[in-house]
Amino acid sequence: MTEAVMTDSAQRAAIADELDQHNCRVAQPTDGPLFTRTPQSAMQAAHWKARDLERLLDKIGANLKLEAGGQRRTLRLANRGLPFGTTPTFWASIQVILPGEIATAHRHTASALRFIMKGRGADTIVDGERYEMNEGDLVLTPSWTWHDHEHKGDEPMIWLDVLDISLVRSMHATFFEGSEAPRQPLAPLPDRSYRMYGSGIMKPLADTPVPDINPLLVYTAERSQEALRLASALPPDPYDDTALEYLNPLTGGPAMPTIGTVLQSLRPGVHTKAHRHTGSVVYYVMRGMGTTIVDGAHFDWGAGDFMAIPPWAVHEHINRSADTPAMLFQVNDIPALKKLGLYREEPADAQI
Ligand code: GTQ
Ligand code: FE2
Repeated sequence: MTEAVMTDSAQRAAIADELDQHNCRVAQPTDGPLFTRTPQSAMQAAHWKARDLERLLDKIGANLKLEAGGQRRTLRLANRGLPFGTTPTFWASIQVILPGEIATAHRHTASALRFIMKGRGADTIVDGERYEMNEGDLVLTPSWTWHDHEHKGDEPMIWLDVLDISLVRSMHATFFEGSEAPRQPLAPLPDRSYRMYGSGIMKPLADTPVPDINPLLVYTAERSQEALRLASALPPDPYDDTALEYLNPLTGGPAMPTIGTVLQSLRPGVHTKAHRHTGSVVYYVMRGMGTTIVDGAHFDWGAGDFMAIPPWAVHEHINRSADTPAMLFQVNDIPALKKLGLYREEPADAQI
């Protein structure tokens, strides 16, 4: 690649101050390039081990209070390469809620989702609809929906939270509202959206207009894992083996407009092909053990681990067990990239 040359640096420097007085500038030789040939992400590939996370979660459970005003007790998965967020567009955090606690009601323009990691007996209310949350369930809080959580069980409960905060911030579109009441008033019928659309294959006859946000708020472990089990007999994907995306049942598009959610299984002994794509990914290992290679770094993972893959990093997966499938929940920002026309992918061995 040829470097841009500047033979007029002295002239550029000479007019810089005058331009600056009028809120203008020209490119200076000290500026970084406007473009790079391919994405150069500051985000670093990362691996969080279950053993460390469990210890840290116990620690924040014992030491941090959960106070009114819409606060949450979360362990945020940080990225050393970024000033904010797990990836350039979203934060992945692990939320701890103890028996008897209430995480009080609020709403925000950032879209959020929860994937239940451990425990049972907590419920969340989303725009008045109450949902019980159990291990392996995916629960959505689409943009600007009210939500609060209460734990009625007797063991601490933890779940993964993902919010597209960095994306919403970059667009300067953050709104937040807290509620006076800790919990929302309940609609007469619990699980309404799940009763209407939760089968994924049918919907009520009434011809309701397609709403701006996904009308289905919960995807139970039972139905999503059954779908994955059925799909595992299909020809595998070369890069992801068996992977199913959670859908908005009315549009057929992704469950959230900006955040992609995928349930994935890797057959025993499988070694996928390597590829890269725009968009960042966070993996949560539900079960199994394997290795993910990201730009040459080997992450040996087991149940409860998290991994983060930066945009355009070459990655491949290996299931290191000879007899047990691995199951992973994946979150990415690919729906946002696709909507903006910025999604690209290629095999690692592509000639570019
Ligand atoms: O549970 O509403 O991890 O508002 C970060 C912000 C969780 C939540 C987070 C939130 C929530
Ligand atoms: Fe929230």
